[in-house]
Amino acid sequence: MHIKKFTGATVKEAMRMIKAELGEDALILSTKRAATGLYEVVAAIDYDLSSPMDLNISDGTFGSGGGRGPLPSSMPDRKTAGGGSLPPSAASGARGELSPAIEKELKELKELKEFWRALISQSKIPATEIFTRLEEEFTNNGIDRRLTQKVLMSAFKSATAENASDIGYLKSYMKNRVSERISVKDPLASKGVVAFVGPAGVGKTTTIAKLAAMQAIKRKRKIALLTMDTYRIAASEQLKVYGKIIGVPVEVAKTPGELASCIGVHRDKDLILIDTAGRSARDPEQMKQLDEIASISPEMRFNLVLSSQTRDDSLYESVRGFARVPIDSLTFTRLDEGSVYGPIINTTVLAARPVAFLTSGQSVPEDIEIATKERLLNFFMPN
Ligand SMILES: Nc1nc2c(ncn2[C@@H]2O[C@H](COP(=O)(O)OP(=O)(O)O)[C@@H](O)[C@H]2O)c(=O)[nH]1
Ligand SMILES: [Mg+2]
Repeated sequence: MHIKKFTGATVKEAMRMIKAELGEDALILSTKRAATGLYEVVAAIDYDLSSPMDLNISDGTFGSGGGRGPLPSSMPDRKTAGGGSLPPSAASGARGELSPAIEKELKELKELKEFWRALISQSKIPATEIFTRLEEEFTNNGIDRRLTQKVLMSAFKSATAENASDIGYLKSYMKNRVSERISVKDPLASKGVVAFVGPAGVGKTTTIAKLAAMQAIKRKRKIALLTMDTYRIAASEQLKVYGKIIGVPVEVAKTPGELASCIGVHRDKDLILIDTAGRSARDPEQMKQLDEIASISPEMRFNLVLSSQTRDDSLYESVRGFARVPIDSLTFTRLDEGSVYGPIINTTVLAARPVAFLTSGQSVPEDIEIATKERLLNFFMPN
C-alpha cells in the first residue's frame, strides 16, 4: 500500500495528478480544502506485484501475527527462532499456477484493502495522515516498507477511536511488536565450536580476532582458532598474525576432514572459533561446501556475519542462502560506516534468529559489542 497526498487548485486537478501518478486503480481516502485554499486529496494504491522486493518479502516473514484481533498475515513461528529452518525462498509454481509466494501476496493485498475499507468506514480518515507520516519516518530510517506497514497496521487495529491519532501510543505499540520479533544471544557464553560464515569481505576474520581477544584476554578462556579460508592468498596468514598477538593457537584446515581432526586436537579448549572463506549465496558450488562443514559435528554452531551497509535485498538473499546450515545467530558489521540501521532490523526479523555481535570499526579488539535488545530496538526507533 502506497499512500500519497496530492494538492491542486481544484479537486479535479488533484484527481488528474493522482490518475497520472498512481493510475486508475487509486483509492481516494480523503478530500479537504486546506487553509491555503488549495485542495488536498489523499490517495492510496496497492503494491506493484511485479516489484522484486515485495516478492522477496512475501515469503511471509514480514507478516504481523499475534496482538489483538485478526491481523493481516502471520510472522514466522517463534518456535523456529534459534532452532528450525529459515523461511524457504519464493519458489515459482508450474506455468499457469500461482506460486505460494504470489498467493500469499494476493491474500495480503486483500487484507490490506479490507483494512483500509474498515478504517474509512469507521471515519478514521485523519488516521491516514498519521499512517503516512509514521510510514515515512520508519522507511527513512531504513525499515522495510512492508515491515513498517505491517506493524503500523497492527498498531492502528489495536487502537481505540481515541488513541488512533495518539502517535505516542502507536509508536510504543509498534516497538512492542518488533520487540517480540527480535532477540539477542551470545553464542560464546557457553563452551563449544562456532563457525563464522557469510559473504566475502564483510569482516568475518576481523570479528573472530576481536572475539578471540575478548574471550582469551579479558575472560581468560582457552581458545583455538581454526581457518578454512585457504582460497585467498594470505587469508590464513591474517588470522595467524592475530592469533600470535592474542596468544592463541591458529590452525589451517584445507578439507572438512582436516577440520574435524583439528577440532579433535583442541577438545580441551573452552571455545573453538572457525573462520571460513567468504561465499556468495548465489554460487551453488560455494554454498554446497558449507554442508560438508556442517556435517562434521552436530554441535557446531553457525554465526552468519553480514555487513549492515549492504542493500536489503542482498541481505535477504544471504539469509536465505546460508539457511542451508543451521544458523544459530547473526553478526552485523560496519555500523561505523553509516547512520541508517533499519536493515539490521529487517534482516533480523526476516531471519528470525538472535543477534550476537555488532561491530563498528577496524580496531581489534575494541570495535565490537555484544548485542542487546535495547540497542536493537533503538535501531528500529532511535531516541
Ligand atoms: N569500517 C569497518 N571495517 C571493518 C569492520 N569489520 C571489518 N572491517 C574491515 O573490513 C575489511 C575486511 O575484513 P575481513 O575480516 O578480512 O573480512 P572477511 O573477508 O569477511 O574475513 C578489513 O579491512 C577490516 O579491517 C567494521 O566493523 N567496520
Ligand atoms: Mg576472512
